[in-house]
Amino acid sequence: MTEYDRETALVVVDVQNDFADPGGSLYVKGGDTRVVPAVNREVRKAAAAGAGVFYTQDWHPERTPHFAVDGGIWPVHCVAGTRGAEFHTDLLVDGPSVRKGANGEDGYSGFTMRDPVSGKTIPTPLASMLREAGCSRVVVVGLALDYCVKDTALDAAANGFETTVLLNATLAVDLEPGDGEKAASELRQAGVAVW
Ligand code: VGL
Ligand code: ZN
Repeated sequence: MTEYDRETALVVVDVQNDFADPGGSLYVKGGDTRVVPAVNREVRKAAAAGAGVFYTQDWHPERTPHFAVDGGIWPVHCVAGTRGAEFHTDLLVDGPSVRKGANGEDGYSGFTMRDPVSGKTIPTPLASMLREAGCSRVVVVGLALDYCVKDTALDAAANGFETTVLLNATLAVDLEPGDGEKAASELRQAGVAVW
């Protein structure tokens, strides 16, 4: 049972159609039936406690080295302005969203992106939004455990937030079987509470 308060925010990662809808191009099985209802419960609990709720959205241009067609590993997904990039229809949206990758930046974290030209890591507004809201602790949920949830939670911890990942409100892509468990142990090693 996670307790939310004004200093403990909920961060909902990438609960978008391409990951959470069975018709999505990178559908994570159970994204709609398991993750969306579990995330919605957390959104309600957080809102009831007066905690901030923040969202991220993967927000890619049509062409990016993130996609297999341009040298990356992923099918085309979450292209800015398309249905696949919209929040899942059943998701409770009750807070601001940070859209990452709009200029072709690569990376998975809600806190940082890699500039495609300079290769430099650049911050998104998420850390300052959380700090401005007075948050020192974050609870991270959403999709997918082995990519964007993991990197967002690792960056949250690296930014000094006391960080928790709720396994019942996330699922892994599992390109390789066991990737989800590997992500959970990496997170624990980094001091993130995972349960
Ligand atoms: C994600 C793969 C590619 C994620 C984003 O949201 O976890 N995974 N882009
Ligand atoms: Zn992506």
